[in-house]
Amino acid sequence: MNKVITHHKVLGDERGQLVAIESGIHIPFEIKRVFYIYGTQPNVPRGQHSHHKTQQYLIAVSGSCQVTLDNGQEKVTHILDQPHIGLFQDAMVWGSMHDFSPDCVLLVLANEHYNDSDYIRSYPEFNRILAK
Ligand code: T46
Repeated sequence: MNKVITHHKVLGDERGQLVAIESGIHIPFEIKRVFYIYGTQPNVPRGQHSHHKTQQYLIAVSGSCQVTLDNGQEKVTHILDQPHIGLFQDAMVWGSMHDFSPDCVLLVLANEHYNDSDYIRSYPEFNRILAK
């Protein structure tokens, strides 16, 4: 899998910290949608699907979680435990978000508006599309 984790520069001073993420500079797409998940239940994973076209960029802006990305050839689990760490999830990569800390706020930037038909929720179907 290509490099998917970025450690962003922390622009801090005596007042506190700031991280800036810009389309086309730090992430490889124009941002069309922002959503975040929080208040996750213990041992309950999120995601567990892929997208035909949607690309995502995930940041645990509070707390921590783990994200397993699977491109059909390789499955890698990443730990997001700092607000300056970003994870790129390309289209046609199966993503599972799990092991959330109770205070986790997982911010997601996406290149597409929400469209349910862009989701691939069946793993066998995901593999069938990859094999085409
Ligand atoms: C992902 C993880 C981290 C919308 O109406 N608009 C949206 O932009 C999204 C993402 C969801 N929804 C609706 C659809 C469902 O009725 O919100 C409800 C929950 O969505 P979903 O079951 O897809 O939630 P997760 O946490 O399993 O997955 C979401 C994203 O779908 C997914 O791409 O990476 O958060």
